[in-house]
Amino acid sequence: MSEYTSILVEKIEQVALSRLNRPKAYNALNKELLAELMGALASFDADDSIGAIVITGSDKVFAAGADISEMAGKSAVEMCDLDNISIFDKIMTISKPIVAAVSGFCLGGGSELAMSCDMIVASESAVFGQPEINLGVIPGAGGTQRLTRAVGKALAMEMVLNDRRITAQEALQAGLVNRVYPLDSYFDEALKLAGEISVRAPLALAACKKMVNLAYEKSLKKGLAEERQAFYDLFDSEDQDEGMQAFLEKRKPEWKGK
Ligand code: DAK
Repeated sequence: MSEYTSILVEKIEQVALSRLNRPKAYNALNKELLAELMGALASFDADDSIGAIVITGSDKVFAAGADISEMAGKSAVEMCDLDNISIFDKIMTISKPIVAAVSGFCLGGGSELAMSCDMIVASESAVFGQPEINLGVIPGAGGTQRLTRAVGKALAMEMVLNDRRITAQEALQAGLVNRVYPLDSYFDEALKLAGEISVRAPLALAACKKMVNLAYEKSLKKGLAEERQAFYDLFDSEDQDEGMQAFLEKRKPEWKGK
């Protein structure tokens, strides 16, 4: 796990932690960092001893966006060739639950990264924003789409058109984050939340995550049909037998992920 230079990784019981670690550049997301992060997430996803993932930065900055020095001077074709977005999109292929533990600046691509996670636990000092308008561009990795779905049109418009930055409390009220804690406890609380999730039935967790995300993609009718199929499919799993038997025998289930 020491092959990374722009992130730090660690395993804490059944939770894998990935910490963005370019402090001098405020964790700006360059190609190397994104590739390392997505590679680490893929390896966590393939590891049966890991049940959930936490992505974090430092107390001061989660990430101040994509790396402007990497993008400056590029043409449209060169930006496509840089291919950061296809690296970024790999996060959508991760089946395990991902919690973002966010503190300080969470801007541009940083906010888009946090929104690509399944839940966000924030410190009171977290600030969310999409300042791309100041650079003459627009958000390109979900900052107009996921943000609008999360906070609604009114606030999203202010954020993308006029660089309105919102505090953690505002983000909580708007539905962008799950929980807000003081600076000295947000990270432990994020780990605790991920820890609780990490020991739950793996196949059902993956199906839950997939189905909730599907609610953004499909009509209600199609979503309900897929949900029902996924529900039936789990009746072919050992974990469904175990979960229901354990309930009837008044004992704790032992999940196998099968
Ligand atoms: N990129 C590169 N370096 C950055 C950076 C960034 N986004 N943000 C900060 N830094 C660097 C600064 O250059 C500075 O480096 P030195 O000068 O010390 O070498 C260091 O981090 C500290 O920054 P400041 O001196 O500015 O610190 P302050 O506390 O005064 O201000 C700040 C902190 C976060 C408010 C400020 O640094 C800031 O405004 N940063 C830029 C925020 C921003 O505009 N973010 C949006 C970036 S655009 C894509 C899809 C999406 C995207 C890209 C591609 N595809 C479709 C391929 C996403 C785009 C973006 O995110």
